[in-house]
Amino acid sequence: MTQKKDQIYINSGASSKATVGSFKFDDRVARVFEDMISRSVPGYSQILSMLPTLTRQFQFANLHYYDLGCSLGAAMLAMARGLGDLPHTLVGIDNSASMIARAEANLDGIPCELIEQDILDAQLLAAGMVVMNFTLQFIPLGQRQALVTHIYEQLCPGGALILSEKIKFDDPLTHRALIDIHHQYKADQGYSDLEISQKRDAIEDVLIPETLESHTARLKDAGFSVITPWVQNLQFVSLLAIK
Ligand code: GEK
Repeated sequence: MTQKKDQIYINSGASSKATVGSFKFDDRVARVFEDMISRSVPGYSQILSMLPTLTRQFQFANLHYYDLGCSLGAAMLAMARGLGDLPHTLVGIDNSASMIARAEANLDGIPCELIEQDILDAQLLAAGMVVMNFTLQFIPLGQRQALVTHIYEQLCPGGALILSEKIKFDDPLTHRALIDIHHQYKADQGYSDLEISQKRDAIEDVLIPETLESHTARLKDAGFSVITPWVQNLQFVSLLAIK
C-alpha cells in the first residue's frame, strides 16, 4: 500500500468548529487513510498483525469471511493470509467509493469480492468470521443491534465476530485521562494541537462511541456465547465474540 501523509487538517484553512465541517470518507481521506489511522489509533497495527492468527483459529471450509467497513482492505489482506488454502469467499464491504477503488488496487491478485454498499443494506451469507474494525462506531446507535444480530445469525456455530471500537467510559475521570493520553499520542505522531482539535470537531458528530458494557450487552443480546476484549490500547478496544 502507498503511505501518503495525512495533512488534511493542516491545510483545512478552517479556524472554528463551524468551518471545519463533518468528517467524510471521501477521496481526500482515502488517499491518506493508512497514515491517518495508524497515527490516530494506537493498537491498530497490533490488531492487524494478530488477524491472520485469529483467522486460522476460525477456519470453516466454503463459508464467507467478511470485512465490514473494509476501507483500504488492510484487514482483508491479513485475513487472506490466515485463510491460506482453505476454500472460502472473502468479502469486503464499504460505502465509500474512494475506499473501494483503492482497496481493489491493494488487493490485486487476492481472490475476493469488494462491494460498495451500506453495511446496513448488506444481506450477509453463511460466514465463518466477520471483522468490523472500527466501523460500528459510525453506524447510528438505533441500528447497531439489528446489524450485530444479523451477523450473529449468519455466523456458523463456533464462528467469530472481531469487533474493534473506540469506547467511552462512564467514569468522567477515566474518560478524561484517556482522552488526554490519546491527544499526547497524536502529538507524538506529529499532529499539531490545531490538527488534533479540528479532527475532533469534525468527527464528533459521526463517530459515536459507547462503553465496553454497552457493546458487551449488545453482543450478549444477539446470542454470542463468548464475549471478551482481546486487545485494549487506551480507549481503543477489540472484542472477540464467538457464536
Ligand atoms: C481497517 N476496517 O483499516 N456502510 C459501509 N461502510 C461504512 C459505513 C456504512 N454504513 N459507515 C462507515 N463506513 C478498516 C478501518 S474506518 C475506521 C475502518 C476509522 C466505512 C467508512 O467508509 C470507512 O472506510 C470505514 O467504515 C471506517 O481495518 O476511520 O476510524
